Amino acid sequence: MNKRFYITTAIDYVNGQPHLGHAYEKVIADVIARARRSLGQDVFFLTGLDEHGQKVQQAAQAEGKDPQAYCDQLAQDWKAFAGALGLTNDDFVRTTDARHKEIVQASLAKVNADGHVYKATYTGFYSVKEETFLTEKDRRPDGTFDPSFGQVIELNEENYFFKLKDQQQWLIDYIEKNPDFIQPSYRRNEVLGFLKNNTLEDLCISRPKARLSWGIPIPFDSNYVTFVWFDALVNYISIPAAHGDKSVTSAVHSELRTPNSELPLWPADIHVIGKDIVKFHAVYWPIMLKALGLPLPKQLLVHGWWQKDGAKISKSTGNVVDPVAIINEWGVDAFRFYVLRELDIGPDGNWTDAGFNSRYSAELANGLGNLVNRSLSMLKRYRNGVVPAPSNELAADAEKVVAETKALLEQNELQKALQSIWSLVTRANQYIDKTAPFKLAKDPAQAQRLDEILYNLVETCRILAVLVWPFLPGTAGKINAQLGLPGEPDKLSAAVWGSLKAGHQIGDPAALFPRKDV
Ligand code: ME8
Repeated sequence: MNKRFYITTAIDYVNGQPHLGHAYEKVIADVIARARRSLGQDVFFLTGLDEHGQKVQQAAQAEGKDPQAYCDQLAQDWKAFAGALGLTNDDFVRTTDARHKEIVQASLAKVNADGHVYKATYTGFYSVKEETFLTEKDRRPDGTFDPSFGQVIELNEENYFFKLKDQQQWLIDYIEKNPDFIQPSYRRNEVLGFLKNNTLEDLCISRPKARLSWGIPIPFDSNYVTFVWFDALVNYISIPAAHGDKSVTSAVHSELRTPNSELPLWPADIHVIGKDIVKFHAVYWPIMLKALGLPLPKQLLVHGWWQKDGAKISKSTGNVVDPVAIINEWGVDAFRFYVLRELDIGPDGNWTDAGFNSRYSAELANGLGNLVNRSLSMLKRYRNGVVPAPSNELAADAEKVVAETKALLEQNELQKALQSIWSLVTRANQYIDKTAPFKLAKDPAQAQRLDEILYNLVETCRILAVLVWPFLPGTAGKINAQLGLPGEPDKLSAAVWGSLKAGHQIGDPAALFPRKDV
């Protein structure tokens, strides 16, 4: 069986409700997954939840709940959220799943047996919030630790360490030889800079049960649980293992229950992650994989962070964007459109309600919505909804945009793809204004010219439905249905000019993006 295109997101800490940043990342991954399917590839898209560790344990405690019960309850909201975003994920991992825990333990046993792990006493400072040990380098000139570390405590405890020393050079070489491994390139340069200017400290991969009980037990020492990141990163291979990916099960020497399928998935084609967790994915994860004898993922696609009104998104200050409220008010396609059209994958972005409203009205309602509505309504009014003979006036413009969009989707250039698609929306709207079919309709001598214009418009609408499908699946489906076409416009190969046949009867036009008075 051919390996599927395997795309993942970061798995979110389930210590509250999902916010804009979580939603953005999942939408990026979904659009790439849909785009690849539209291009004809077999895709496996994985997302899910990171349920262990101190943050989740503390959040559960704060509500007086048992952590598993707390996670079970919140996981329902997060799964519903994935549905509300229109995600087409093929599986949803929870790190408390037995299938995941098995592979984490098998991975730990393997790296331990192969001599990558040792036990030692650690004495020093520890950030509870970041669940990380701090070094002298983390101190500020005045000797204090940055407030971002939260409460810092002094610790003296025995733990298990995963060897990172001596792993630096091959990783530097790998990143240098594989320019696509970390994208955008400025993130790659940051990782290279870090690796070249620092000596890697071995990674503490255990926490004593006495201090933190909410984790996966270390298979070779029941007094310890697994450090949350060693647990979380493994989700990218535990789910392939659960689907019968033999490369993973044999690497970790796991004797798993027989899975119901045999899907070769690893290595991942893309891990979509945020800028704050690059080090875990670009340094620790590759070294873990090498120790397990598994190939590295093909790409880390690193997105930036959203702010709102120029300030950090924060529950405590109330500076938040509630994606569910936006979706309920404006529709999921409007949300998906805004975040991807506004922000390229890489830099940080700024959400403003005014910016959202203005893109909604200019690009969705007046742009795409108006084009489809005018085109279909005129065809209905002037030709009873029957498609006239093909005409090629807009064919070259459409073909250029289709080719451009295809190339951009293959490069995960989602913002540029939307710009290209909207150049066709603008072109077609200008075509209506210039050719003025509503005037020609009054003159029977212009019947043939009117036929030509109507064909060009309706065929452009059909092609636009195919192009926007990965981004705006609901809208694309509506356009298709209004065109009287069966199924979903989910294959880019259908974006060929002239496919709409003369005599085809379209359905009823209806507004795609109702105007809002704001
Ligand atoms: O880091 N804008 O979970 P998490 C954009 N469990 N993206 C944002 C954001 C913002 N304002 N805030 C957060 C974790 N994110 C770990 C991941 S993966 C094996 C384990 C992104 O819930 C963040 O960058 O804190 C990350 O990619 C994702 O949301 C989950 O963050």
